[in-house]
Amino acid sequence: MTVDPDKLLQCAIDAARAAGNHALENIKRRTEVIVRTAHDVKLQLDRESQAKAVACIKSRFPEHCILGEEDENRSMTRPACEALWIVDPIDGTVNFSHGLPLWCSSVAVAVGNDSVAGAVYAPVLEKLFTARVGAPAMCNGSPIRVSSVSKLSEAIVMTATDHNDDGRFPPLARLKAISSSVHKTRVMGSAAIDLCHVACGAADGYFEGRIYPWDVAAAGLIVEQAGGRSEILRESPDGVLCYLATNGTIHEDLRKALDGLLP
Ligand code: LIP
Repeated sequence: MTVDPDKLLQCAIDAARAAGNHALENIKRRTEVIVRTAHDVKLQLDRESQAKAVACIKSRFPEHCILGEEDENRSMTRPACEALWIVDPIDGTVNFSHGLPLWCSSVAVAVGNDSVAGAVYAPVLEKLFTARVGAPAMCNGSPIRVSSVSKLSEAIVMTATDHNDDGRFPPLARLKAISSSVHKTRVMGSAAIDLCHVACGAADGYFEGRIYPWDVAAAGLIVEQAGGRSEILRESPDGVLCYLATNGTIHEDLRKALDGLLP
C-alpha cells in the first residue's frame, strides 16, 4: 500500500463528518422514507448522506473502490482495487428516523480483507471515534482503551434482537444465553456505536448474529486498536456476518456462552 495511512484516516474522518453532518443538518426530514419493511427503513437521507461521503473519498482517491450500504447495484464480491472504502452513511437508521440520538456515520478503508483506517462519527453525541493500524484508537482526539473486566458475570454486552430468524438459530435464544451469562445486555440499535462503547470501556462485549460489513468495518478496527479483539465467527455467501468483539479478556467465555447457537 503506497498511500500514507494518516491521509487515509483523515479522509475517513472527513467523509464520516460529511455524511453525519448532512444527516444532522437535515434531521427535520428524517421521516422521508424510500422503503419501509417490517423491521427496517431506508431513508432519503441515507442516500444523500452516502453521496456526501462518496464525493469526499472520490475527490482524494479516485482510483479506489467504494462499497456503500446504499449502493443501488451492490455486490459483496471484493473488487480488485488497491483499497476498498466501506461506507455506512447512517448506522442506526431506525433510531435516527424516530429521533433517538444513537446513530452515526461510519467510514473505513480496507486493504485486502483488513481495515487499515476508520472513523465513526456520532453527531448528536458529539463523538468522533477513529483508528488506524499501528496507532491507538481515539475518541475526540484522546486515546481510548477497552475495559479490564475479566468475568462474564461483571460484563455489559451489547447485542441485537436480529429479526431475520431462519428458525434454526433463534435470536431470542441467543439473547437469553448471553443475558443469563453476563451482568447486563443492552440493545441500542447502532452496531458501530455499540462497538465504540466496547473500545472506550463503557461496555465489554458485542455480539450480533446477522450484521453487514459496513456496520463493523470501522468500529471493529477501533476496538482492536483500543486493545480489544474482534472476530468474524461466520460469513455467509451474501456477505452477512456473525460477529463478536470484546475487550479481549472475556472473548473466549462469551464465545462459549454462544456454543450451539451460531448459524
Ligand atoms: C443496523 C445496525 C443495528 C443492527 C441492524 C442494522 P443500519 O444498521 O447497526 O444495530 O442491529 O441489524 O444493521 O441498517 O441502521 O445501518
